[in-house]
Amino acid sequence: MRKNATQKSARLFSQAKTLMPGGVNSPVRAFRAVGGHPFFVKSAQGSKLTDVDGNEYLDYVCTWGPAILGHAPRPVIRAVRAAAHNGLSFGTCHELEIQMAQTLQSLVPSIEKIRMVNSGTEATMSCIRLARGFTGRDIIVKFEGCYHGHVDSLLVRAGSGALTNGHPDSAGVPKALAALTRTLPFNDVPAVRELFRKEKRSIAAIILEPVPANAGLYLPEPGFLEELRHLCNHSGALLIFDEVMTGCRLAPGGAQEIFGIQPDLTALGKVIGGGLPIGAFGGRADIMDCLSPEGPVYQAGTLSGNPLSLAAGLAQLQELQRIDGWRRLERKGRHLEQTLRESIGKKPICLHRIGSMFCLFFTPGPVRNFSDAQKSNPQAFGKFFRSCLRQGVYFPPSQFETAFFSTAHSLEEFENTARVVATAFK
Ligand code: KE4
Repeated sequence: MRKNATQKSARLFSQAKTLMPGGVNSPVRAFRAVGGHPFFVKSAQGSKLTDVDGNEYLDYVCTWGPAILGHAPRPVIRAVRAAAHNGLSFGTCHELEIQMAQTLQSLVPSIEKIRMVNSGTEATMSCIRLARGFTGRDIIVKFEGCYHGHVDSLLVRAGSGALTNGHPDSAGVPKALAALTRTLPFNDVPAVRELFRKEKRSIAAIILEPVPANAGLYLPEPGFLEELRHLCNHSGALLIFDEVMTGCRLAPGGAQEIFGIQPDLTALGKVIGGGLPIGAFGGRADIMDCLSPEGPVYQAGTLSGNPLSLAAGLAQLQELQRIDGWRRLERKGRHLEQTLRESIGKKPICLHRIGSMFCLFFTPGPVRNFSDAQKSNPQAFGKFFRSCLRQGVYFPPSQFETAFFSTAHSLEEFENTARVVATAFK
């Protein structure tokens, strides 16, 4: 149980709301979907967060993905400390950029060339501009419920916080721009085929989360990703995998390694920065060489390739490789899934897991796309979330997010989670 009340967090949140919209720097953190107020973190270590009132939480948010080794892993802290002594930002070339590019090329073979940026949003935004510049076409195809960051062209039927807060189509996006985005149901091969039959000469790219994780978590059905690859091959459109969440998490090479489909461009983020600001996009050299200064598509960034972010990301990726972190996460994941299924029993809950990502939909399921996910009961999820939080287990504060665990989470913590989850269903 939470040992203490959360007065200090409550006081800080009241103060935060006078300073920042909704008191937060990113909407989902405001707990609007689950009620109550967010706790303010004082420190994070391994699988745990500690709030300013001294309460400890087992963390299944893992800062939305980056903390794959748990919080403040020693190799990453050491690397950041060492890098900081050499300077915080150079604004010119340095060797860590080459090391990171080589590392990501070796982990993700579809990446022949890469460019570093500072967020997943920047990565996906750059991918679609590059696709439009390379193909000379304007139409972008995305899937309902997929979230690719707050990119104007992609905040159309989007997931994550946009969905959580009930605005999958954001205000402020010009209708003329949104009209260049086509949204389709995920896993719906006939719908994609029909769109390409009608508009294939105008389509610059398809962008998708190969494993959608921003409307809860669901999986591509056999043949779906293959069909997207086929349609792009026969139309000149590019296939863009948004692996900001799945990249270097589901496997060294992300979802594209697991499903064996090679996209033309990949967006990365989160894990590759070790917890520091980061994003990256890369793929076929002939496409990437359209980027300035080589080509006509402009893209830039003051802190792109920042030495501390790269030092943190390289240390995290090297440690994952050293301990074979992906195999450990899969072993832990099978154990967690089994214990959670025992807790769920026959309750109308649909549990999805892949690797170290999982989601409990408060609907009997099946959940194969955005509209299925929307059949979940957000009130029931909110009650479940609050009950778990009172017992010191912190899930993502929205039905339309995905939970993560790290190599720092123990099997004993999973057993305790299953007990907490069982009581939370009552
Ligand atoms: P950022 O700009 O937040 O670094 O990345 C955007 C992004 C792009 N693509 C995918 C697949 C993503 O999941 C994200 C961001 N994920 C959310 C969590 N669902 C970040 C949490 C938040 O917005 O506060």
